[in-house]
Formats: sequence, C-alpha cells, structure tokens
Amino acid sequence: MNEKELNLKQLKPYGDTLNDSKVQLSFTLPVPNDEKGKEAARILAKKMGLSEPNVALAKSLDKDFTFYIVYGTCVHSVDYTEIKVQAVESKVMEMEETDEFIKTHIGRKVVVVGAATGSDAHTVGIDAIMNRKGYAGHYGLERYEMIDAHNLGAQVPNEEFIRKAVELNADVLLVSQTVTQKDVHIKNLTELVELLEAEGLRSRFIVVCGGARITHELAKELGYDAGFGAGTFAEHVASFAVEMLAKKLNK
Ligand code: B12
Repeated sequence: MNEKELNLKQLKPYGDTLNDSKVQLSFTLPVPNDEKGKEAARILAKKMGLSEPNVALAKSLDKDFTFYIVYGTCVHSVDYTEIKVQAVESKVMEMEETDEFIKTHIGRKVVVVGAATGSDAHTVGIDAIMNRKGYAGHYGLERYEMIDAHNLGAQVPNEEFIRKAVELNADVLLVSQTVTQKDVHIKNLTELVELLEAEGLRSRFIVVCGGARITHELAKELGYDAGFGAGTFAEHVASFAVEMLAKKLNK
C-alpha cells in the first residue's frame, strides 16, 4: 500500500502524517518516579501493541504514584469497512426548530423527567442535558419553550423515578448512568425497565438512557428506545424524543 493513501481496510492512527500509526497513551503506575518506573511504562506500552515506545512525560502524583505519557507506533490496524454500529437515526434540530416541531406536530408542551438513578451520584451528565444554561454552549431542555423539563437529580431510586413520572404525566424519561463498575449500570437500567413493564407502564413513556459508557446498541438491548454516550447535547436527545413522540401520538 502507498503510505500516502488512505486504506479503510487497514485503518491506522494518524499522528503527524497519514498511516504513520503514531499514538499517545497515558496511565498511572503505583511506583516512584525514577528510571525503573519509566522502563516499566515502556515495557507495558510495548505489551499493549506499541513499537518503539518513548516516555514523553513522567510526573509524580505523590511519592509512590507516577503518571506517564508514552508515544509510540501502533502495530495494529482496523478494517473500517467491516464495522457495523447501531446509532440513533434522527435529524438533529436546533432548539428553536424543536419548539416549532412540537407546536406543529404535538400541539402541547412535552413533559420530560430526568435523573441519575439508583446508586449513581453523578449529576453533571444529566445537568448538561437538562439545565437551562446548558453545556459547552448548548442550551439544556429547561430552556426549550415547548418542553416542561423536570430534573430530579441523582441517586433517585427507580420506584421513586416512576412514581414522579406518573405524577407529572411525563412523555419522556431520561436516565443517566455513569458508574459501570461491576455492571451496576446494567442492573439499574434493567430494573427500571422491569418495573415499568410490571406496572404496565413501559409503552406509556419514551425511555432514553445516557452516560459516558452508554451506547445506542446497549440501550436497545436493555429495552430502551435510545441510548446516548459522551459528547451528547440536549438537541440530540430532544430531536430524537419529539420525533418519536409525534409518531407515537399521531399513529
Ligand atoms: C465529577 C466526578 C465525580 C463526582 C460527582 C459529582 C457530581 N455532582 O456529579 C463525585 C466525587 C461525587 C464522584 C464519585 C464517584 N465516582 Co466519579 N467521577 C467524576 C468525573 C471526574 C467527572 C464526571 C463528569 O462530571 N463528567 C462530565 C459530564 C458532562 O460527562 P458525562 O457524565 O459523560 O455526560 C455526558 C454524556 O455521557 C451524556 N449523558 C450523561 N447522562 C445522560 C443522560 C441522558 C438521558 C442523555 C441523553 C445523555 C447523557 O451527556 C453528557 C453531556 O455530553 C469522572 C471522571 C471523568 N473525567 O469523566 C469520574 C468517574 C465517572 N467516577 C468514577 C467513580 C468510580 C466514582 C466513585 C465510585 C468513586 C468512589 N470509589 O467513591 C464514586 C461513585 C459515587 C456514586 N455513588 O455514584 C469513575 C467511573 C468508572 C466506571 N466506569 O465505573 C470515573 C470515570 C473516574 C475513573 N476514571 O475511575 N465522581
């Protein structure tokens, strides 16, 4: 292969030039910051598939922990043409467009109830989606004229979440899950769907989950209508939810 040509069957990382396979890796080792530690970092990077690794930075976190940045050449490639992923398919509308869409196709405010459920105490993700001031320049659902947004916060038990959703007559439920240790997110997410099904409420709501390690594929597997991962903004989930709601109501 010409090293100047892009070959999607053998996709390689881009460092300074096409196909140079240069990557940067960062990690911490629980050892002091000395030459032996740097060598350990180099050996580990080699074992992870980097050739000619080079420790660009070794920084003491405290006397027994060191943070490393290692550069090297990745010896692997990926056949990009064979990759299949499930992604949310909806046209992403701006806030004003979504409000107009709701006025035209739904004709009333859409009620959205969100929370980080179960034991999950991480509020920043759900706040980014819901808070009026938004996140990274993207306004949250509370600012939408045609959305009545209720953010219940974190560590909301699934039973309480459902009770509140029924009380508020919600159309859309938003669930945030950040911690995935010991698959606790799967347990929390599964329990919510099981409770909704047991109470005959599943089809009443559009149910969407999100979090850094959530994929649309996983969400569908667990019985959700959609899943959103890192880099999501309010407009992504709002567009999806109102489009699906309009279809559901106008059937
Ligand atoms: C801040 C933070 C905390 C704070 C949380 C404070 C708060 N009020 O939220 C505190 C200190 C409490 C905390 C505690 C813990 N944390 Co913490 N925490 C973080 C940290 C540093 C940032 C998370 C964050 O705010 N990200 C920013 C937001 C904007 O990103 P996001 O959540 O991914 O949200 C975006 C998308 O995912 C998506 N999204 C999120 N939710 C939803 C929902 C819907 C419906 C939609 C559509 C989209 C969506 O949209 C958002 C915007 O784009 C991360 C490390 C990191 N740098 O990511 C660790 C991290 C998440 N924490 C971690 C851990 C392990 C814990 C603890 C278990 C630590 C401990 N041993 O006590 C506890 C758990 C507490 C609990 N019961 O949940 C791990 C999780 C590892 C894992 N995969 O399980 C991480 C990754 C750190 C690490 N590298 O180990 N944490």
